[in-house]
Amino acid sequence: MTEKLELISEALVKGQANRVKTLTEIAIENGIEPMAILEKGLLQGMEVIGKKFRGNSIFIADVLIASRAMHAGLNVLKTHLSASQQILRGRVVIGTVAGDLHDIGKNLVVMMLRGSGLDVVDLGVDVDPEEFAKAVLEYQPDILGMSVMLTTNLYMIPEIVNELERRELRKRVKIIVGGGPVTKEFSQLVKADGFAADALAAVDLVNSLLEKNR
Ligand code: B1M
Repeated sequence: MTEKLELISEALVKGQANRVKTLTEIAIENGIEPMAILEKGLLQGMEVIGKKFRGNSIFIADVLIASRAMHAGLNVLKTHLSASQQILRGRVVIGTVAGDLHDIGKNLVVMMLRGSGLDVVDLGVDVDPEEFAKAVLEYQPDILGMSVMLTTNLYMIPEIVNELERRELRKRVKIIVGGGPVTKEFSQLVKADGFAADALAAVDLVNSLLEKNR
């Protein structure tokens, strides 16, 4: 079993989406538990990618290629994991704040979070405080993420936090923020639970917040 999972992990690190898909199918056919394939095969590979990226030995394009391979494996697993198993690692709702149409960075964050096995609801761009609040009610996420690229729209973050407080939803979620003009100091000022400078840091942040929640 370990050998088969190692092969999946290696193929993922090499960004071989088709091979990851085939190896995942074979592992399922061989009766290996879907959660074991996820944790010891796919996520193991993404961890290697994360380390390499932080060590500057690969580029963001390589991370995206590995993410695509991760998705190929996840797509096979989806039908075999129960609904509760699918959100076992946690659910994140994320959007770009009202008035802001930038989504390249946010999409990268979404891709990486999904790539690390999290259930992500992407609200898109230009999301107003009411929509964020409604999404918290509807999807019951563990984490709410807000992305902002325009300095002129930073004020939307405290507005969203206020809206959540007004509806008594603030304590239900951990809030994370990111995007060009966002800093750690700003995140503390608006009483967010965390700030991430890039997509990989967002994955680490979400994982550590989920860990604390357990
Ligand atoms: Co815009 N734009 N833009 N733009 N644009 C910037 C942001 C700007 C810095 C350019 C500049 O002047 N130097 C500037 C903002 C200045 C400011 O307020 N500080 C600016 C402006 C002014 C504008 C317009 C007002 C221009 C105009 O029309 N006069 C206009 C606004 C439109 C609107 O939103 N209402 C506008 C429009 C656009 C385009 C539509 C043309 C296009 C957006 C396309 C799209 O996103 N679909 C665009 C682009 C592409 C940019 C730049 C060039 C690139 C942004 C980008 O995608 N970066 C940008 C200049 C720049 O940043 N160098 C600029 C790549 C991306 C991977 O990085 O987005 O930083 P980034 O995301 C990172 C991290 O920030 C972090 O992780 C990501 C991945 O590593 N991160 C998170 C992001 N969200 C996160 C959330 C998290 C955690 C981490 O947790 C929830």
